[in-house]
Amino acid sequence: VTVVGDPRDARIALLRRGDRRALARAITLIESTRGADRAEAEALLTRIAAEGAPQATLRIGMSGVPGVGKSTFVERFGLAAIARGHRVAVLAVDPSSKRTGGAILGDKTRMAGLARAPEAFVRPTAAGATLGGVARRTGEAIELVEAAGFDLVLVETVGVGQSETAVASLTDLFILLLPPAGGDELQGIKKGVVEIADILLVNKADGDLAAAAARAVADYTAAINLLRPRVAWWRPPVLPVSAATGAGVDAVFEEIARWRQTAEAAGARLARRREQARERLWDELTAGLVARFADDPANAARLEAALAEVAAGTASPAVAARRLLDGIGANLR
Ligand SMILES: Nc1nc2c(ncn2[C@@H]2O[C@H](COP(=O)(O)OP(=O)(O)O)[C@@H](O)[C@H]2O)c(=O)[nH]1
Ligand SMILES: [Mg+2]
Repeated sequence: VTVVGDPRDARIALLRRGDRRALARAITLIESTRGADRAEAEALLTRIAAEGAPQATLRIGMSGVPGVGKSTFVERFGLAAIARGHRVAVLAVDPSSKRTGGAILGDKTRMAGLARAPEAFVRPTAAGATLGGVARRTGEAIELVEAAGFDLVLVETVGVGQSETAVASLTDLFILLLPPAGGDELQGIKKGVVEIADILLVNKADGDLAAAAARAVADYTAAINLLRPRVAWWRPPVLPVSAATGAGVDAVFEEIARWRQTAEAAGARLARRREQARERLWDELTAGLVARFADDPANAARLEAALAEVAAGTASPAVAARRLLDGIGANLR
């Protein structure tokens, strides 16, 4: 007996089984900006959400300046995680508009082991998207890889602009990779990024750089103790690590396990996810309302007039904005 069903059912079944091609196609779909694709993507996300999101997964955000060793670390850490029985998804977020093919190629060669491993899924995001777009795609990509059975999700971002904050708001735990230098160079690390880190790793703690790395660990530990902790129940540890040799990687797993135990005991991991989901809805709603307002030609003329008035100083911005809002009503669909 042949049952001709909805082809979507077959695709979702493949995705659920962890089929990497089905997963890659699903992510391409959510990344598409075509209207028809978007409708299809939302149907897929709705089906997956209805079946219940896997909650035992761990989402780790990771950042650090270019050259600090993120790709090398992800390869080392990811393979070690697979050896510990995890299925690992790596999502690379790069909101900068011109990422060269060379950089992606370099990442691919540094993550060759992971790229080959059947227990891993590696996906760089397309360049050139807005930060809001990156956040949506990455949030949805996390939903998809988890539905496909990947229980450890690494979201890597380069240390530019606001992308770390966006990644931190999509993940359970945020790891910051630091170079083995202290003193003046320590001043150059953005304070805001240090503040959102749950674990700090000083990479390249090997060979000639081992002594400098040890000093940097002491410097960062002192600096961290002066900051207000992100949460009351966790003081971010600073550890030396070598992505090149693998030294210190076991200790990273121990700290992650300790973080997880502490977070679960405080009820904080799932609470953070709930809060993040609510924030994402507000962000989408805010952006969607503004886009619908601006897309409506009836509003465009009124908006232009109001912008000219406030620029000329003949109207107050808040008053002009309220008048525009009063006029929208039924056309904001
Ligand atoms: N000595 C040493 N070099 C490293 C280590 N990790 C990465 N590197 C080197 O640092 C450079 C940049 O590494 P990469 O992983 O591409 O950094 P990313 O730009 O942060 O992704 C490469 O030449 C790596 O071989 C490490 O633990 N020790
Ligand atoms: Mg890299």
